[in-house]
Amino acid sequence: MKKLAGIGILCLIVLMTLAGCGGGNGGGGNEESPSSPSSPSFSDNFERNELGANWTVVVDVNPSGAKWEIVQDASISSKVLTTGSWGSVIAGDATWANYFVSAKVKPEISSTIGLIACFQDRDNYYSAVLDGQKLILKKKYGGSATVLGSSDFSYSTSQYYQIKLQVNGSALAAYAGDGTDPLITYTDNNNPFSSGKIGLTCSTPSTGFFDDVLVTKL
Ligand SMILES: [Ca+2]
Repeated sequence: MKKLAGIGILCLIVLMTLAGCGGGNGGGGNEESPSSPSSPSFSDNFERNELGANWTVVVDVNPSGAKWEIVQDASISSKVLTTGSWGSVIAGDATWANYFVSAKVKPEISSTIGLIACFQDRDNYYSAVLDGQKLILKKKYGGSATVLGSSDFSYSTSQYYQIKLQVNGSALAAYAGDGTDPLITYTDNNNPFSSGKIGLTCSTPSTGFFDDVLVTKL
């Protein structure tokens, strides 16, 4: 009898322990760490043959004309991304905020060529582009483009220029060339885009070349 009672008590202890542990494990197992926005971090030097799944081509007017290809630029011994028509390629995460995007850009003929930040969709984003010997900061909102600022910037079609677009809350800054100071600053107090993906853009009918895309959190 003593032996049976001992086994009974032992079973009870084991059952209670299992129940306690089970409850604890259940609670812990169901607990998932809260999802946090991914930190803006991205780079691409295009040293491959295909653009790949990280980039999405976005076009406004002529979808069949969108053509983005990785080609060898012998003049700088590097593979670069080129476009033969109007369009943009988009990468990154919609939750990215407070970052800058930069790239080397070579305009061809009379391109409007540059960078996109805080991309929501093809009708809503910021851009910094080279156009007509100027650096221009634009906002596309609801499909309508507005110039937020511009600065003279002399460039040729035979070399690459460093372009940078920075978004820090509602504060925007656009850079071109080797200088460390922004050529354009602007505070967007009118429905600012505080986060969004990055992109590269080029107007029709010209061609542009891009290399060494970099995104860094501020
Ligand atoms: Ca490259």
